[in-house]
Amino acid sequence: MQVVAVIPALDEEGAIGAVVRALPRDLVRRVVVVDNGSRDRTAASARAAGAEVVSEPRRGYGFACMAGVAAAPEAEVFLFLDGDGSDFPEDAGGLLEPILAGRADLVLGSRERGGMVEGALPLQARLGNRLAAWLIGVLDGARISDLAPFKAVRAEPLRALGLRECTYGWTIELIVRAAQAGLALEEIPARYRQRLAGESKVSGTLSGTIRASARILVTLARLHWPYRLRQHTPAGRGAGGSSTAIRGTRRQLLASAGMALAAGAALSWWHGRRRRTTGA
Ligand SMILES: Nc1nc2c(ncn2[C@@H]2O[C@H](COP(=O)(O)OP(=O)(O)OP(=O)(O)O)[C@@H](O)[C@H]2O)c(=O)[nH]1
Ligand SMILES: [Mg+2]
Repeated sequence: MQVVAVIPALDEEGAIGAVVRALPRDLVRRVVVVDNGSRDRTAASARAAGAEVVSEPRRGYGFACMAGVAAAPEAEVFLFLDGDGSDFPEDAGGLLEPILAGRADLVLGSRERGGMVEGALPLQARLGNRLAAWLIGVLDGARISDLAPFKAVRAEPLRALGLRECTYGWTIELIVRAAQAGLALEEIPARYRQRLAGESKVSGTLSGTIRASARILVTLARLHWPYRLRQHTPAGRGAGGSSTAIRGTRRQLLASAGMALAAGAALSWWHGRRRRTTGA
């Protein structure tokens, strides 16, 4: 099968070369690094390591992933991983195996199940991811434990899903739409470590955490309200018992969203304060 790796990268010149070189090239036919408006030498480092570079000037993880997909029309399987070296590219075989064996359409690498290096993901990010994963389980029946940055998906169903989230909501949209479309989903343990180089842009900063949490929650809400309506009211609006279920689901989602935002903000504040006072 034609496996193409897509690596979204924004200012990752210190890590991208090692990430590209660590991918098992007997399994991965093409490596596409999507340069998402970097101001450093990310593109040159990626090329020097043997990757093709596609430019996507519109900032956002989702834009970058979709540009990588568009650049490889021949792909049969896509492998997504981060450009900062937090994932272990040499573990790609484990993620691809369920797809190559014909068992799965989407394989997610769970950092919660794989064991993270301590401090690789701040507590607030772990809690937020777990909460989102739990909500996806409640609402869509997908039993997952993490929002995986390291993932593999068959190209044909991926293209058919027509994803449109531009930023960090993209992974959520992928999982939810895949579950709603009845794709075969498998979660396997994945190792995770601190970024190899460069500045933390999302989980290690207060503004990044709040922006990413908000995006995740807005995406979850957007993906579920119309879906729930379609599922519960086949004859249109107003089926009594069904609309009660919809209101219940909305309340549950809103309450969870509120709690998650509050918890995320409090933990980020605490994390930032601790770093300022201890220099950690
Ligand atoms: N933050 C950010 N990352 C992007 C963007 N476009 C592509 N990326 C890449 O997406 C991947 C995931 O982003 P990261 O910044 O590592 O996100 P994170 O792991 O949650 O947080 P940190 O590693 O703490 O910054 C990395 O390879 C980024 O370089 C973008 O617009 N913003
Ligand atoms: Mg990272």
